[in-house]
Amino acid sequence: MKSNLKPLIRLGNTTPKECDVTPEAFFLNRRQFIRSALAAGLFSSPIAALADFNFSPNSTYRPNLKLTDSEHALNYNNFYELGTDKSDPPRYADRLITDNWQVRIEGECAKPQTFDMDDLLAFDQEERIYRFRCVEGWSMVVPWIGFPLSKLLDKVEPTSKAKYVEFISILDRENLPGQRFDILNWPYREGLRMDEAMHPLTLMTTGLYGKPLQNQNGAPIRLIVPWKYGFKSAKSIVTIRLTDKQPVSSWMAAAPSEYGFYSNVNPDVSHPRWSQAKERPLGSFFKQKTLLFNGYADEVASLYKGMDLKKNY
Ligand SMILES: Nc1nc2c(c(=O)[nH]1)N[C@H]1C(S)=C(S)[C@@H](COP(=O)(O)O)O[C@H]1N2
Ligand SMILES: [Mo]
Repeated sequence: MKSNLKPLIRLGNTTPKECDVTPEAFFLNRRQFIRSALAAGLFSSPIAALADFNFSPNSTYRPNLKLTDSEHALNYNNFYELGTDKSDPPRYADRLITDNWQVRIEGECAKPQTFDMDDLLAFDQEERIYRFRCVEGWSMVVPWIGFPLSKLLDKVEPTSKAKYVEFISILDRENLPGQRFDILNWPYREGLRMDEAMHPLTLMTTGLYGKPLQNQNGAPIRLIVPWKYGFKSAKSIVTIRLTDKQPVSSWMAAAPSEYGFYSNVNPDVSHPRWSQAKERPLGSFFKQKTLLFNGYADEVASLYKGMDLKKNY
């Protein structure tokens, strides 16, 4: 099968720089394209079938921020299982098969369990508007829908040995075009410290912009950790493992000198190849200052008391 994937250089070399953020003019053209495509009925939405997706806004997370236009969040994506170009995830979205999805929670817990999507959608679904900052230097403000990860972890009763949580995304080499190549050590893995995982901001996410997650955004369920760089927010999760050891994420394994475990948004800690002082909101021509912990310092700074944030990047 023909693949439009970029020739696959090892990831350490392919991480886009800030200047790779797609220029506004391109978005404007695409906006017109999407409008006409919608008018022509070219996009049929599998989401329409899911009539019973209920959620309510959580008033605690309604910051006075301008929302990013959904067309950006739905069409400018990082999801290397579907390809390394920003436009690959929406283009190859149908290669991600989400039927009969299950999430297994195992490891250091009294009641390991497998949850299907009905179980996960039975938690109260809240809409929360969060800032989101990619390590590449772009950002967005998105109304996500989901529920606190802590509620899910409580169900399996973590033991006292559960110090960390590992998140493992889908492995489907046959169907996912990016997994035919060793771009990363598949499946995609991420991790959090237990207190980070239990933090009320940490969201198991099932939707955005009022609808179930689109495949390109990590359907049917992903993580959102708004004070950390975007890559910590693993998509299309199938396994959550409680462990006593710090997990090695896919990005740490691919480029250990560039990506650490914590990856907290910090304008004062540069990536080895570019500054993190500023970010460009998707849809905006201008850059703005990046905030410590992506603006969530009041909520999360206490988690890192006494830690050297430059060393523990
Ligand atoms: N499984 C998986 N999760 C992933 C990624 C990925 O390639 N695979 N990319 C990460 C990166 S780098 C970012 S910035 C966000 C992008 O999420 P979005 O496309 O919904 O904006 O997903 C993160 N989660
Ligand atoms: Mo990212």
